[in-house]
Amino acid sequence: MNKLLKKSLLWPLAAVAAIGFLSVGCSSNGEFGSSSDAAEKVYVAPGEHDEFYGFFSGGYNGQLGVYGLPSGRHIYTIPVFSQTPTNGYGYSEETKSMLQTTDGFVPWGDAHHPELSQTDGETDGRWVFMNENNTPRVARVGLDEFKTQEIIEIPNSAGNHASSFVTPNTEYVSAATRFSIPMDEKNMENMDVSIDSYKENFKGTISFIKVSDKGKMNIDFQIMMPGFNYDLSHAGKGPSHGWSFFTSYNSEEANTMLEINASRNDKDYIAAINWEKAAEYAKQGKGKMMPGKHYRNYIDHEEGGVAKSEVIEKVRVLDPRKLEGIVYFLPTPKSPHGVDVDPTGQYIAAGGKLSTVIPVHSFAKMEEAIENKDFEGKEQGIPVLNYDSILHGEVENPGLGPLHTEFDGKGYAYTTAFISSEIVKWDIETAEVVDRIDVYYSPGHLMIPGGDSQNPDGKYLVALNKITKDRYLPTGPEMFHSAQLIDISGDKMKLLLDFPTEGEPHYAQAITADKVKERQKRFYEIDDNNHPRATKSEKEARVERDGNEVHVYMTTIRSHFAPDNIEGIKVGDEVYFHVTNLEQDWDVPHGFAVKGANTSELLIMPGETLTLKWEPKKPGVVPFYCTDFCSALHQEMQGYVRVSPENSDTPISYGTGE
Ligand SMILES: [Cu+2]
Repeated sequence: MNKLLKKSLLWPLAAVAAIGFLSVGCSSNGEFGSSSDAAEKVYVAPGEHDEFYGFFSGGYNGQLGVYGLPSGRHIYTIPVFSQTPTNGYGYSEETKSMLQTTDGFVPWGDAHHPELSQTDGETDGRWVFMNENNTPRVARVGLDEFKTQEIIEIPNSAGNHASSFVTPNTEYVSAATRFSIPMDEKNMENMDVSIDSYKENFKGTISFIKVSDKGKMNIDFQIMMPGFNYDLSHAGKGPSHGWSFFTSYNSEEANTMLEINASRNDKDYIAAINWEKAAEYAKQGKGKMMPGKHYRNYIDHEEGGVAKSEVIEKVRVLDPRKLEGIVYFLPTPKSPHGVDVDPTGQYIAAGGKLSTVIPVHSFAKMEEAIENKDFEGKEQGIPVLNYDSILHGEVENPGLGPLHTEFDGKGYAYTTAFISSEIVKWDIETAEVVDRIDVYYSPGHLMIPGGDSQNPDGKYLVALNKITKDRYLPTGPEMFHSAQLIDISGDKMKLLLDFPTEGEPHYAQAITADKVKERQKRFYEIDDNNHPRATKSEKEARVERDGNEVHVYMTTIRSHFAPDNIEGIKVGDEVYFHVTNLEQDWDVPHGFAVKGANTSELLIMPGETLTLKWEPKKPGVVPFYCTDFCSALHQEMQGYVRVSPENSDTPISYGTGE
């Protein structure tokens, strides 16, 4: 790596964090004998499938990218928190309710951590959950249809960063607030108070969302926490099943210039939450039902896949100062970012971004310290365990700016070092570094398929790099972020592949393709289409006026619309095109677009009905057409709508010229 570039990446954080970082020794470059050896490892022949599905959050594009591994091929993008014109998600009448919140319609989101559902501590391929950081929400994406099926808003939270992490049987998805806000403990109101009253008024919350067998999410309880910033989380497993661990920084409770003011304490905390005990308290009716208005939006498969919204007014809030044994603080150096639990569930590793070591806590020692009340003291009423009593070991020389760790299931852990741009492999038992490899550049998260579960597939590792600089053809000031695939099957890590990623992937997860691909829906049965405005045959196609609302019941099949000539629409009308795709074959969607529509096009899957709302502004004859190249006569797939002036008496008429 270019030395100058490396220095320039190191400079900003090092300058601020005036602490003595250890210098990193000579890194092994882990190169293959030749690049063709690496090419062979990632080559997936035309027509062959990749071994893994990779799900990469899109960061500020609010979407979920689907990549094949090891090829790095971008296969698909699932819209989650953002309106997406590719398929009309968030624009169509059927999907726009998915983006409703107590702040109104929010058509954008900052997606961070995709998390596969688990059964018995293993990824099961049912769902991917993903958090929205900005307007706190958690989404559930169904891997039968690769669609967002539910989004729940997180009330009494600001900056839903430590989210959406699952427990080993997907009992819960957890969500902790990154930013604390002033919260009136009587009514959970975000108070209009001076920001300077931070220490006095600001609080955080950690929410536990219960997931039903069918995937339905509801907030079972929230835990009121001191006003720190909660950053990441992972659930315990095996012996630590029933616990979840959350990093916090800003235990200084600073409200300005956090880069300095929140970097003063030598240690912040990992909050260890006994969610099993908290759930028991919640079940007993302990804590209080408090205001916590939030939306739950879901695709109603019983009714044509139309998204519905419900508003929930209250949530149960547990106070750990009163309910003993649900929260303990584990002192952890220094401003920790990631927290990761190894596959055996015995060890808890933290990525202290300003720390010179990776602290590894022992769950057994933690339990013993709790048993013996081996506390350093209390922090705002919550017991703080003794650091030396709970420590398994400290990994020395872990690289500069350690952030996140995943595991290969063979006794090793892999940690990203953001500042020194490397992945460091260490032995979990001995806490000794055994290998390191440069990445290009500045990795945030890293991912091993199943790497946060009880059964990792320790074949590949993906580094999610924040800075690309000279790695690809330049594209002006903005460049795509980048992932790097590393072979971890042997003793030495070997770099195999760079591939660009869209948006700003924060985290990714991957799963053996076999767990997902056999269950794919290929099209929707037209006979099962229970959309209230479905048109199941061309004979039923029609146009109906109801005041100034006009409903067009339209069908598509290669290669025409029915009806394709429509008259009697007037300026000032609200026109709803309910388009049903009559095709019954895989991979034959049709599109629909009409000039001047300020929503987007629609992309309608076979057997599905979607609705585009259009408000024509000018008289004239306006074309509409299919946007998806569906057949050799796709260009012929078109129609016309005649728009008359507001006061005209042109009657409604429609047809296909028969
Ligand atoms: Cu078409």
